[in-house]
Amino acid sequence: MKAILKGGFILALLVLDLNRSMQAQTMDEMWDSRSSGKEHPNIGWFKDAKFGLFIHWGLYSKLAGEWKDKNYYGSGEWIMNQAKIPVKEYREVAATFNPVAFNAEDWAQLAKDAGIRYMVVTAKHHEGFSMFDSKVTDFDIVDATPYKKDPMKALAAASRKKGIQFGFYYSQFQDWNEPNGGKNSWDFDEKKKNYQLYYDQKAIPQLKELMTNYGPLGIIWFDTPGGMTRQQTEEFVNGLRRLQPNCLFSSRVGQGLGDYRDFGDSELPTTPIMGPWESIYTHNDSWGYIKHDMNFKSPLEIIRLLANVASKGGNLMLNVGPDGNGRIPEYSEKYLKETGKWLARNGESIYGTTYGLIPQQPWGVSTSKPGKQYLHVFNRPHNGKLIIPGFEAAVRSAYTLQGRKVVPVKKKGNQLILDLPAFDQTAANTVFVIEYTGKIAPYDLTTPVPVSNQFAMNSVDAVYGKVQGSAEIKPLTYSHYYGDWKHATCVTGMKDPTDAASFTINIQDPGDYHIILEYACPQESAKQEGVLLVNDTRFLFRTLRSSEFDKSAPLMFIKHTIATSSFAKAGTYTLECRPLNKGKELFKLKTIVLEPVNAN
Ligand code: H79
Repeated sequence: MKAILKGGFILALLVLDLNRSMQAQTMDEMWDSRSSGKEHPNIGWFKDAKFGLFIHWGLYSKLAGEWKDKNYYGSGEWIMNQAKIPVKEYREVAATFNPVAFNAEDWAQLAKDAGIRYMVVTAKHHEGFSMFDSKVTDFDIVDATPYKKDPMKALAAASRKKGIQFGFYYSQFQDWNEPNGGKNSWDFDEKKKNYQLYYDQKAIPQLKELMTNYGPLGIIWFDTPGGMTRQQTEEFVNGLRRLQPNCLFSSRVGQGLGDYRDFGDSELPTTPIMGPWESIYTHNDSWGYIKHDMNFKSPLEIIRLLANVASKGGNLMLNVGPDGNGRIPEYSEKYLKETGKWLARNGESIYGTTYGLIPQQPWGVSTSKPGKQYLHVFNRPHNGKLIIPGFEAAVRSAYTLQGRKVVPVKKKGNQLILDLPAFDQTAANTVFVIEYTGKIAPYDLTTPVPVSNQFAMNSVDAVYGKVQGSAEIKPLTYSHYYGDWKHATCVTGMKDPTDAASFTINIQDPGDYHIILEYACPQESAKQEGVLLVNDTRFLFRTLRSSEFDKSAPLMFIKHTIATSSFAKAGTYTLECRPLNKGKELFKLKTIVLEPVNAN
C-alpha cells in the first residue's frame, strides 16, 4: 500500500506498477521511463493538462514514406534508416523542402479547437536535420532549404498566444547525419564514434539555442538516450537546467533524471500510476507523414483513449504528422476538431483530474477530483443499471455531466447502482458524476471483476490475475509495421500444473456464459492441454496455434471459446487456469472473456 496526497485528500491505493525490467534491455534503454522522483516546481500545469499535441515534422515528411519508387510502411521518420539512405543523398532532400503551406496560426488554432493544452514539435529527429535556425550547422531549415525561414519561431509564438504550453522534441543521441552521432552504422563505423564530441559540438549547443531563442519552453522532449554515463548525463542535464529552470524534461533524457515518465511508444499502463506521466500515441501508424498511411483513429477512439489514459492518471500526447508542404492531414484536422467538441462539453471530467478510484468496468472507466468520481460510460448496460463495485463512501448526488440531470442511485451491499437515463448508445463517451463524502475502498486488483449479461461481453484481463509457481504477469511489446509498437499485458510462464493464474469474478446475473480464452500461442506450444477451473468445475481445452512472439512482428491473439458454463447464483467465483501436464509454456494469456448466452 502506498499513500499519496492530492488536493488535500489522502487515498490509499494498491497499485501494480509496470515492471519495465521484464522488457528486452534495448527497449528499456530506448524508452527510459524512470523519473527523478523529485517534484519539479513547475509540474502543476503538466499534471492538469491531460491532452497534448505531438508533431513530427522534418525532411522525412517530404519523403512521405517513399524512396526511389519504393513505399515504406511504419515509422516514416525512420525512412533514412529503413532504406539505409547515405548521408550525401539524404542531405539533398533539404534542397526540395519548401513547406509554403505552413501556417503557425492555423496549427495553433487547430490545437486550441481540439482542446489541446500543450504542444511538442520535433526540432531535430534522428535524421539530424534541424527544423529551426541553427548556427551550429548548415543542415537546418534556414540554411539548407528554399523555405529559408524558421517555422519554430512562429509556432512558439502562435501557441503561446493561445495559452498552449510549447515544447521541443530533440533527439539528443541519435543523429544519422553526424559521424559521431548515434546509430548511423551504414555510413559510419559505430566503434569509431566519439559520442561526447557529438554532444559537445552539436546536441548541447543546439539545445542551448532552443532554450535561449524561443521564449519559455514547457518541455524538452528527449528521446532514446545513449552514449553517456550517468555522470555525463547529470552534467548535461544540470547545464541545460540553468538556462530554463522551469522547463520540464521527459524521462527519455535517461538515467532517471527526467521530471515525468513516458512509457513506451503507444503504451498505456494497465493500472493507475502515481506521479506525473504521459502516454504517447500517433494518429495513424506513423509519427512522421506517410502519404499512404490512412489508418487514422476515429474521434471515438481518440476520446476513449484520452479518457482511458486519464483514468490511469496520465496525459495523452497525440501525434500528427504534417506533410512536406506544411499541411496537417485532413483526417487529423477533422478528427481532432471532433475530439475538441467533446472536450468543450465534457472537459471537466478530463482536465485537472487524476486516476479514477473504480477499476476498469465493462461500462468504461473513471477519473477523479476531490469528492467526485467521473464515470466515462463507453457501453451502456442493456437495462440501464450501471454497477460500481466496492463503493463504500456516502453518495451526496449523482448526475449527468451535461445538463446536470439527477440520476437515481441505490446501494446494494457495497455496490452502487445508478439508474441511467436513455442516451445515444453510439456516443463515444457519456459522462456521469458522483459526488460523495468519505472514502472509497482502495483501487484493488483483487476486487472481483463484475460479470453480467448487460454487456455483449465481459473481459477479465491478465492484470487482474493472481499467479502461482513460475507464472508471471508481464507487459509484452511487439509491432505491426516498422516501429509501429503495440503492447499487451499477459500471463506468461505457465509450464507445469503448479503454475497457475486465478481470477475472481462477481456474477451479477446468474445464467449461462461462454468462456473464451484470448491468448497467443506459437507452434511449439500448440496442442497442449490445459484446464480452466470454475470454482470446482473442470473445463479441459487444448491450445491452438496463433503466432510466435517476436518484437518486430504482430503477436496474434486467438479468441478460443473453450466452454459454456452455468452460473446458478449471483456472487463470487474463481476462475483458475493451468497446464494439465508439464511441457512448454501453455500460452500467453491476455484475457478471459465471459460472453452471456441469450443476452437480452
Ligand atoms: O519519434 C518516434 C520514434 O521515431 C521514436 N520515438 C517516437 C516518439 C523512437 N526512436 N526509437 N524508437 C522509437 C525505438 C526504436 C526501436 C528499434 Fe527498430 C528497434 C530500432 C531498431 C530496432 C523499429 C524497428 C525501428 C527499427 C526497427
